[in-house]
Amino acid sequence: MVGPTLESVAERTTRRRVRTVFLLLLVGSGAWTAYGAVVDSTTGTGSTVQSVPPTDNHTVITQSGRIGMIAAYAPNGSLIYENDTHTKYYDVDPVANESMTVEYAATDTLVEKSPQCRDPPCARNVIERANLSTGEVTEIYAQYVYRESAGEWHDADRIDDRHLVVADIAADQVFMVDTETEMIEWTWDAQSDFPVDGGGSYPGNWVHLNDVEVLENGRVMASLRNQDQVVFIDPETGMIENRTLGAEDDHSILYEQHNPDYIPATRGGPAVVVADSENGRIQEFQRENGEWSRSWVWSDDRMEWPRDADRLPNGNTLITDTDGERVLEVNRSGRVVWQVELPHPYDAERLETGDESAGGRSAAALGLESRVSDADDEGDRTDEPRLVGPFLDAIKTVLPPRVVHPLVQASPTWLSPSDLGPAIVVLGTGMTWGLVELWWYLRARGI
Ligand SMILES: [Ca+2]
Ligand SMILES: [Ca+2]
Ligand SMILES: [Ca+2]
Repeated sequence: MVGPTLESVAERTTRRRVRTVFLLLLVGSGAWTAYGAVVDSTTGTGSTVQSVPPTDNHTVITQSGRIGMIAAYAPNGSLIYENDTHTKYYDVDPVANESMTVEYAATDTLVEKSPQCRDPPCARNVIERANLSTGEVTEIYAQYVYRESAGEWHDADRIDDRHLVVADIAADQVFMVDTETEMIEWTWDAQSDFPVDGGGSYPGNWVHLNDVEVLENGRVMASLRNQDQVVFIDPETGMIENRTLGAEDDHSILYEQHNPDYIPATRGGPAVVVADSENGRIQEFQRENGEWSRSWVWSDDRMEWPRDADRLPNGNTLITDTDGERVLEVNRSGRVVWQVELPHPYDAERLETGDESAGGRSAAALGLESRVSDADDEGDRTDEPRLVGPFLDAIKTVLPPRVVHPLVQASPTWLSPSDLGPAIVVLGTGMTWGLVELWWYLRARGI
C-alpha cells in the first residue's frame, strides 16, 4: 500500500510543476504579445509612420496586406500626404512632367452582397491619380471582379496620355486599355504560352501576374510570379522566345518574384533588377551573349519577402522589404544608408528620380558589390535592433517563408509580424497544456 501512495504524491508534485511551467510560459508570452501590441499602437506600427529619416527627395510608400495606405514624405522626412480610402494599395509610379503627382493601383474588397458582388468577397480594382500637394484624387480606370482572392490588380504602367497596360491577376492577362474610350486594344493571355498545369492551381491563383512594364522599344515585360519567370512580349507577335528570365520551379534563379525593372543598354544593361521574394534577396541579371547572368545580389539577415527594388540615379537601390517590415536604401558598397520601419510595405518610389529604376544604371556599369548576409557588411549598420524581432527571427529559421507570410497575412491587424512569435508561443502552450491535461485525465481513468 505504501508504494502507490508515494507514487501518487510524486505524480501530484510533477503535475503541479508541469502546470506551473505552462502557466509561467502562458503569462510570459501573453505579456510579451500584449506589450508588442501596445508598443505598435503607440509607435504607429499598425498604421502609417509620421516621419522618415531625411533624404534628398520626396518618398512615396504604399502598404497592402492587412493595412491599406499610401503615404508621402517631404525630403525633410515629414509626412505630407496619407490616404487609406481603399482596402489595399499596390504599385505606385510618379507621373511624368508633374512634380507632385502619382498614379497607383488599388483594390477595394467588397464584403456585402450587392448587384456588383453576388458572392462576397469581391473586388473593385482601380487605377487612380493623386496630386500629393492638393490632395485631389482622380479615378483613371476601374473594374469589378467577381472574386477578391487572386482578383486584384497589383500593377499598371502608363504608355501615353490615354493608354495604360494592366497586370491582370484575375484573368491571367496583360492588357492595354484606352482610358478615354475604355476599349481594350490588345491582350496577351498567359494561356497562349504556358500550360495550366504549371504555376499555381488553375483557376484559383494560376499565374499571379503581378507586374508589367512598357519598355522603350514598345515591348512589354511582365512578371509571372507563380511560374518564377519574367517574360517579354511583343504587342504584335506575342511572347518573345529565348528572352525569358527564370524557369518554372528553378528556384536557384528566381522564386516567386515581384516588381522587375528593366535597365536598357543605354544605362549599362540590358539588365533586370528584381525582388526575388521567396528567396529573400534582391537580384540583378545582365543580358550577355543571348543569356541572363546574375550580376548582383543583395540581402541581409533581416530581409524577408522583399517586393520592390529601384535603382536610383546616384547608384543606390531603394528596397521594399515586406515581411522585414521596412523600406531601406543601400549604397553602392551594399551598406544600409536610409531605413524606415513600417508594416506590410508593397512599393516605394523616390519622386524626382524617375519611374522605378528609370534614372538608374545597371549593377555591372556601377560595379556594385554583392552581399548576402550581415557578415558581408564591414561598415557600421544604420538600422536599429528591433524590440521584439528576435522571436520572429527564431520562427523564420524554423519555418519557410511560404509558411510565415500567410501566417502574417492571416493574423489580426493589432498583431505585427514581430509579435507573431510570442503569439504562437501562447497558442502552442495553451494547446500543449490542454493535451497534457487530457492525457492525465484519460490515464487516471484507465482509458
Ligand atoms: Ca512603382
Ligand atoms: Ca521597382
Ligand atoms: Ca518602386
